[in-house]
Amino acid sequence: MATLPFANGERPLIKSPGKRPMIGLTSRPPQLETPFNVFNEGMLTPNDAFFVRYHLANIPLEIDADTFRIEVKGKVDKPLSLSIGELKAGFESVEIIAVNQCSGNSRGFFEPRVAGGQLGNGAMGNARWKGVPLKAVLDRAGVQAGAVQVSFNGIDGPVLPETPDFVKALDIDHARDGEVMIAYAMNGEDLPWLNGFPVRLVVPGFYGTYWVKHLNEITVLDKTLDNFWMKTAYRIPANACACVEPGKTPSATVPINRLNVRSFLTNVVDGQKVKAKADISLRGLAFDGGYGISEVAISSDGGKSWQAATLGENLGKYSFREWRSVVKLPRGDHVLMVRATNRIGQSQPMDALWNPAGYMRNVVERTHVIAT
Ligand SMILES: Nc1nc2c(c(=O)[nH]1)N[C@H]1C(S)=C(S)[C@@H](COP(=O)(O)O)O[C@H]1N2
Ligand SMILES: [Mo]
Repeated sequence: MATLPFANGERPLIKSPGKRPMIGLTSRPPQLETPFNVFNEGMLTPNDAFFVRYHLANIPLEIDADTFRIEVKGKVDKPLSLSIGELKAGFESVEIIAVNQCSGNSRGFFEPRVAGGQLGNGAMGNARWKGVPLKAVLDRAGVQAGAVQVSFNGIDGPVLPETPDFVKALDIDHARDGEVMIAYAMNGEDLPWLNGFPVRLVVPGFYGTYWVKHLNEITVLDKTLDNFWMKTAYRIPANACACVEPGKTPSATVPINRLNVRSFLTNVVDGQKVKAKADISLRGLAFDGGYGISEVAISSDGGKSWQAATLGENLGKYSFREWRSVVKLPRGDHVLMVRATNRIGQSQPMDALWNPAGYMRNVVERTHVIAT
């Protein structure tokens, strides 16, 4: 068992194929969280510990990578049906390190509580993705004038016909930005089964909901996709904070999009005993939606004063960025805070923002320690 630090936070540890024991949220479909200590192992999240999120219970149990085809259709001059071999051989490959984070990561901490998977902080991960730019594939198919969006579907589907299939869409310019990728490898290996084998969409800087797994259908549309997953679910208040007063309903919403700024302390756990009046090494990670982290600061006095942390190697603007710092604490109870800022000055709120779906939590994290 694992216990997440909020009400009803007891979770089973589940061993799935290709994964080490993970924090189980549901088993049908599989929803697995990364145990938080994994994030202290390094800036790339190992494939066997990467979180898993599915909406529909009918997930593929067997995929033949040799017969698998990706269809490219809709408003294109030349529809394509690509095998994985053709994708790998027929296009130049690219690599990018990018964070995949579920919109509802950390939802379990929302107060007042909101409906939805009560997740801790483990529905995120950072990996080196390898694949083919979506742009190259769309160019090969020849996008027609009047294209507005591109939709993405995977081979998983609903169990009941009345449940809407999981299909997501990106605006045409975004789909053709050269960074959105059809990925077939993760951290130097085939994609793990539960993370989308044999190919998934990678949308650097955007929430995981767009990162469609087992991707087999790409459709160029001449209008905005208005299915359940775009029009009703995965929407945020249409204002700068993506927030409303707790309990209120937003008057207007937009599809969730770019990751906001977050940072975590990874080598000290809440409630840990530390040595008083001695150097305590702190380490953690920070990330944002692709502007890049420019500063991480630490406070041990309730936010009155902040000291800059040292940033680690820059693995790219979409990656986790390591930070390190050292603090000395007098005897007693203390709260360590970590706050990151990105290159366009966006940072993290001291008080948690709220929205009805429990998305985009990015409050300054607090870790209690006892110095003895
Ligand atoms: N085919 C398919 N792709 C999907 C989903 C899904 O339900 N089916 N869920 C999305 C959501 S909401 C998230 S957060 C990410 C999670 O990616 P992961 O399971 O590889 O961690 O997958 C996305 N891609
Ligand atoms: Mo998600």
